[in-house]
Amino acid sequence: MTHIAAGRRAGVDRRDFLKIVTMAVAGLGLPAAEAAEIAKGAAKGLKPSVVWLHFQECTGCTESLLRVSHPGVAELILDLVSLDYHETLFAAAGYQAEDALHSAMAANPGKYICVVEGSIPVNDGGIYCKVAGRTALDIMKEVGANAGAIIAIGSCASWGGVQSSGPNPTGAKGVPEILKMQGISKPVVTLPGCPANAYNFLGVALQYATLGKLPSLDALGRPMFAYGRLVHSVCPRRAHFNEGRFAEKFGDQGHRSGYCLYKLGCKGPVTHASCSVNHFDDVVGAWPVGIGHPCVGCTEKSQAFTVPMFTTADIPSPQPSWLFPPVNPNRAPMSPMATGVGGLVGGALLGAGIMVSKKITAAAKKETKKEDEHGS
Ligand code: FSX
Ligand code: SF4
Ligand code: F3S
Repeated sequence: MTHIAAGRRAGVDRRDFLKIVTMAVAGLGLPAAEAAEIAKGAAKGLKPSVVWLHFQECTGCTESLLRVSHPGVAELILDLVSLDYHETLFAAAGYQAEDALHSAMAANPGKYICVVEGSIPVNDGGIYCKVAGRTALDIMKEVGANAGAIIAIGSCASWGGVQSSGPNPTGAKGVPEILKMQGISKPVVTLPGCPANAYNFLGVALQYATLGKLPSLDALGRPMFAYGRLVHSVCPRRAHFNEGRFAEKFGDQGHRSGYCLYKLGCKGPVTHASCSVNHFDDVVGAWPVGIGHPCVGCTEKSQAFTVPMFTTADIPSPQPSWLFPPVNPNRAPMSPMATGVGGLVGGALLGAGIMVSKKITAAAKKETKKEDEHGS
């Protein structure tokens, strides 16, 4: 690690620097209790080395990170780490770039953060993705084996993303699967999203750079601070869902009125992500549902590039309407299950053309039966 003078970064004095870190921690959705600890760590001025690999992808994750407009946060993170290798951002090319990669690895063995953007193809010996004459498989093996921690940024690196959708001719896979194949056991954080939400990367980098530890992860390797809730749980259109007001077609009155997009195929009810809270690049409303497109489940391997974009999602865990501000306070409260199906039932009562998924109908029947039994 390279040491720099504490609190003297990018012309910011120590007090302001700590203030920005504290604000960033809160803004990124990291636990508030960690703010002071992170700020203390930041003041020490440790800069872990980061090498950033690009494989099969569109570079949208890097593009998205570069466009973060939250005051100072991107600069802060880029200042907290030493970005020693990044093909997109490098002015260097050819041997010079390769040299930078190998120097960073040699100077920080077992300590550097390896960020991977893009999937890795395994068919035909991995020939479908090569950098500097070497396959992505080969590079991953060498750089991954010597890293301190690995961050798979984007859906491509997390599980294969769009390249891995059937028939997956190149045999594209995500980093965790590749490392397993290669017998490399390293901590891996996955940050799915197509592209990944830059704030999620910033949060992990901030935590690792200052505290030297990775955040708590879910079973798919995703940080809980960012992927611990469903899009549907914190959606500005949720009140419409609860009240049975849906867009039926793109461009209809409901769509133009900002109604719920469930019937247009929104996968928010089965998708864990923070985009409904941290909009992309700090532009208010810049997230799929915010601009009128149903969520396609880009952070879920079981949804994006697997389930057709406009089919309706099952609702496995209906949540109670009391979590949300009432649209009509005079109305009687609903049970949790009734809330999950309430939108659709309400829509039906209003005579709307309904496309009810089989599971929801079944759930509704079960709930009605349960309520009848209860009442009798
Ligand atoms: Fe994949 Fe990143 Fe989608 Fe692109 O590069 S997650 S194709 S938006 O941006 O890896
Ligand atoms: Fe929001 Fe989609 Fe849920 Fe509707 S179905 S409330 S648009 S997440
Ligand atoms: Fe992705 Fe859905 Fe959010 S498509 S960006 S998880 S709204």
